[in-house]
Amino acid sequence: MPNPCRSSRIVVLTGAGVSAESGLATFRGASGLWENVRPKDLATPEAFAKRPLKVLAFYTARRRALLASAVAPNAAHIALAAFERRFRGEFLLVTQNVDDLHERAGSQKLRHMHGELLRTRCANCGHEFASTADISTADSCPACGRVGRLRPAVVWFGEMPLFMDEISAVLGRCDLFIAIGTSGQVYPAAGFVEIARRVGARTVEINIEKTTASSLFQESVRSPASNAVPIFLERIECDLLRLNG
Ligand code: BJW
Repeated sequence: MPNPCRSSRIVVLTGAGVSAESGLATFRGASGLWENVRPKDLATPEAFAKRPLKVLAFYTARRRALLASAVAPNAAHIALAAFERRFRGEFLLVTQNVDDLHERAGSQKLRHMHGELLRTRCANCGHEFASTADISTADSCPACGRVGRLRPAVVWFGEMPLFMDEISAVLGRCDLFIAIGTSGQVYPAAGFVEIARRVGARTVEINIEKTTASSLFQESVRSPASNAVPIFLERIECDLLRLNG
């Protein structure tokens, strides 16, 4: 059996669109989480300092939605995890999503650059732990004991995204970059396609709509992720099998 894909290095970036067909809302656009609010009123450290109840309520609603029994990985999450298991080259799945649907599908080489909704962090001492519980302003930190400083372990505007050194290194040597279900409006993730282009990688966008970043990609697939991702990944495997076989 020839070794498929042995010479390839693939980085996949996912955004809220990959989880939309699992029943989780995206941020922007009609019916998005931010349809009637300003992002800076909910997703900044300043908003949490000024209106912690409002910010915590926003994340409580989203945590409960994520934990609802109807929410499960869709065919795109599942195809990515299956591809990673078979792939013999370098693979990194970078997600901007704070949900755990990639993990539930079985993805392993996964980095949550904007943190995780099912983790809680103390804004006072930095202690972080896994939790599915609602966060209240009356809660105290299990490490430092401070009351009212627990927050979701997510990355807000003005904060540094996670794993940037590792992501930059892998992007800087990839030969295929695929962005799935992201509007390309939030940096630094929105700049990944340009890094990939600079190193000569093939760049592909999978999205139901044209985005502000579409012109930066060599190829665009306009189709829902649950349909496009399994087909696209299967084609890559066939191409690589032909090349390497
Ligand atoms: C489907 C689909 C289906 C739907 N199938 N597709 C450079 C220039 C300008 C500004 C900046 C800059 N650098 C930094 C900034 C500031 C800022 C920023 O980017 N601002 C912009 C708004 C202009 N960035 C930051 O502050 C970041 N920090 C930072 O940069 O630190 C300094 C630094 C410097 C240098 C290097 C490294 C660091 C932090 C950003 C944190 C973002 N946090 C959030 C909230 C996380 C917590 C939470 O979940 O509440 O992350 S904001 C929100 O947007 C969330 C998302 O991860 C992120 C991206 O959204 P995403 O995933 O693209 O969702 P949508 O809704 O926008 O799009 C969904 C897409 O899916 C659409 O296109 C649909 O069409 C599509 N779709 N159904 C396929 N079925």
